Amino acid sequence: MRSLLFVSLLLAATLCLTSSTRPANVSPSATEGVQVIDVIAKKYEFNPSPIRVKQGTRVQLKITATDHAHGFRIKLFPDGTDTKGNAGLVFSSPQDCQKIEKSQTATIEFVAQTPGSYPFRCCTRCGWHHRAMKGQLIVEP
Ligand SMILES: [Cu+2]
Repeated sequence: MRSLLFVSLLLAATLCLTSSTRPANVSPSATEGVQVIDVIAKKYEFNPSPIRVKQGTRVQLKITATDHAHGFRIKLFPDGTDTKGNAGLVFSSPQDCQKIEKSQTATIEFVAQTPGSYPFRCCTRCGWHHRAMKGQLIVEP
């Protein structure tokens, strides 16, 4: 009888754990406040990098290309995880390469839902070391 109780407790605990590890279905509009971060894109770097934000923050990156047209593309899943299931960064519109013309500012907005490290890079060919133009967003728990 005792062992049966134990087994059912264990089962209940397991069920509890399983449901709590499932990502919460938070819609971007449910998050309050926007953290605006100014980013400079120039040959061949993004500044600041890494960019650190807290989990759950709605983030606006205002990226200015100072010397040349650049681009911005960020990985939606943190490094070291597979790319199935819900993305760790939640965009309200589909995200691909955001081109930023010279002297222009582009705004990228998303909710930093899952802690981890998200690499981003320039996706508009801007010169010889274009491929080395990278940065990192770190979402802290
Ligand atoms: Cu580039």
